[in-house]
Amino acid sequence: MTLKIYGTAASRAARPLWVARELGLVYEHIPVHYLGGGTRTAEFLAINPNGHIPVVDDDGVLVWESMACALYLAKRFKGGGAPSLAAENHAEQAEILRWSFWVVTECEKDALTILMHRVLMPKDRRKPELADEAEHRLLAPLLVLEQHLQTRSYLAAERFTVADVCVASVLAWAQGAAGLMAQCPRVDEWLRRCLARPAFKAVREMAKSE
Ligand SMILES: N[C@@H](CCC(=O)N[C@@H](CS)C(=O)NCC(=O)O)C(=O)O
Repeated sequence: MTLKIYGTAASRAARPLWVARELGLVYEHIPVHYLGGGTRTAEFLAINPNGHIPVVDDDGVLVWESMACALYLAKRFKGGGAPSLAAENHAEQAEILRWSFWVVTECEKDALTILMHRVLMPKDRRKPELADEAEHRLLAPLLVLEQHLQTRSYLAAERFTVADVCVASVLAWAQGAAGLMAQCPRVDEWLRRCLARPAFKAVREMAKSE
């Protein structure tokens, strides 16, 4: 059996890589970069016609879309020895699905704008006003999460699950927005806890060397 994860750790491939690390999976990492045309070769387009990373290849079962990759791995490799990241019942499954879709539809675009215009782009090309507007918009969904965390330590269960991977991997992009995080102290604390996990730190280290 071969499990392959395509995509540099310095990309949305961090999501399935984080799950794989949490579960202690044996996998081959093919660190295709998002720059330089590697996602647009005929060979790569054969595994993801969208031309994006990440892709998971589980012995011929191809999964693209980073959240789908993370959710797939959590369920597929549940019960392999490491603490499970998957749902134990329907209520947990509902939480996992709703938070994973929520973060993509309600938060990802603005979180990426913050990352690009505060951190990643060359200083002379950054537009701080775009980051300011994104932070302003992101407050509303983050307050929904803040309220959810009033009564629980993790998103979907009283333990870390794939929902925490999906949401924390997106909100990590906005973690530097100190003013925003100050308005959502529970989100801030939960996010720090998730990002301090050894599996996520290992993925961050991989990203530095790719
Ligand atoms: N919605 C997709 C977005 C994938 C995506 O845009 N990936 C970027 C890297 S994070 C990429 O592959 N860019 C290179 C390209 O589009 O050629 C997902 O979550 O997987």
